[in-house]
Amino acid sequence: MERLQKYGWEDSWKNLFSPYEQEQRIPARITREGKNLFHAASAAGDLLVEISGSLSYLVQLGVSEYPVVGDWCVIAPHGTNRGSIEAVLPRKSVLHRPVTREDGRTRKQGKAVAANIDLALILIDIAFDRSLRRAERFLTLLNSDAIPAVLILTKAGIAEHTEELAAAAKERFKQVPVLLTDSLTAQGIGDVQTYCPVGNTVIVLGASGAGKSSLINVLAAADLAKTSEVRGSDGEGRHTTTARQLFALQSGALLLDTPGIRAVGTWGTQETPSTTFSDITTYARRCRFSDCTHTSEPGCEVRKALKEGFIDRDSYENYLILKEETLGKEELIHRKREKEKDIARIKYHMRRTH
Ligand SMILES: Nc1nc2c(ncn2[C@@H]2O[C@H](COP(=O)(O)OP(=O)(O)OP(=O)(O)O)[C@@H](O)[C@H]2O)c(=O)[nH]1
Ligand SMILES: [Mg+2]
Repeated sequence: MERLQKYGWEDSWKNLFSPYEQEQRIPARITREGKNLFHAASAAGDLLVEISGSLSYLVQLGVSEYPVVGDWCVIAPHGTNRGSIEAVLPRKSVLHRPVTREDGRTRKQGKAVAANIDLALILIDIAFDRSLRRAERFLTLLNSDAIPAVLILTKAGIAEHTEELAAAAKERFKQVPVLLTDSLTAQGIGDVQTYCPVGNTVIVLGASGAGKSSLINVLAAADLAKTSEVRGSDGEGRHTTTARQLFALQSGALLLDTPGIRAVGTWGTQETPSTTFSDITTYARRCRFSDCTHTSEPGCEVRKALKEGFIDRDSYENYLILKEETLGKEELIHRKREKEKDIARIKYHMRRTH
């Protein structure tokens, strides 16, 4: 297979690149981000590339964005295996960083972290983390970026009551495939492979120690990504993977390894935690009050459905937490606007009185 095709190059990219098809410009895909330098895969081999002055200028003007892993870029090569990124080709999809409450700032949208992703595998280490809340948060985030997901319950070989947990996950996330796997015994790995067809870019997400790099290695049948043991005491990972990296597997699939995410926040602008909670939102639409908080109001269909067992209690509680966080961010934006208005009023008053 031609080298670019191994990284997912196809006719649609060729068309997007055609305006740049002049001398000395080549296409390449970003495989790893460093501080200022990026690794990129080109037809000629791996390149170390940096952002050109003209791209920086376009970013400042707000007409382009800085590249991220997975982006197809226009490169001006120079020297041996070096080059500069002149442009980023339009993206098929973008995965954004969650806006967490802890960072204290509100952004309209989180920063882009990966581009041109076809599917996300969300890994939950069920030997240590039997709560499905983390999965719910990941799914909510991916949903806002319209990236399809598969939930993978890892370490099935050393976890207990795995079938029950898988059944509970299927029940809770009806629209998402749920797989039980073990990378050490290869249980369920064939099922994962069916979700990683030739030319597709699949990002692997999950907490540190969930087994992201191990899964990539077993899919690749090679030690591509470094792994290390979790802490025995609490199953916490050691943040072994430190940068996002795209691997082209022999099978033709592209797997993107990521560092473990500590906190999974939500979007800053969404009204409710969206369709991951589709059951809850369906009931919520029928509440007597349109701004029902589903906690104490009369005529609340959500609490009625909860009482009658149509909604899972844990999912309901998680929904309230995510809703509150989202509203918390909106409140911050609102307060900032009010403050700006106050400042404008004071300035106006000062101008009038001096
Ligand atoms: N028994 C068992 N152990 C696993 C499985 N997957 C991963 N492990 C072990 O869990 C530990 C952590 O795995 P990693 O693949 O490094 O985890 P990671 O998600 O890449 O972690 P970070 O890079 O820190 O984000 C290693 O000791 C693996 O051998 C599995 O399916 N079964
Ligand atoms: Mg890792």
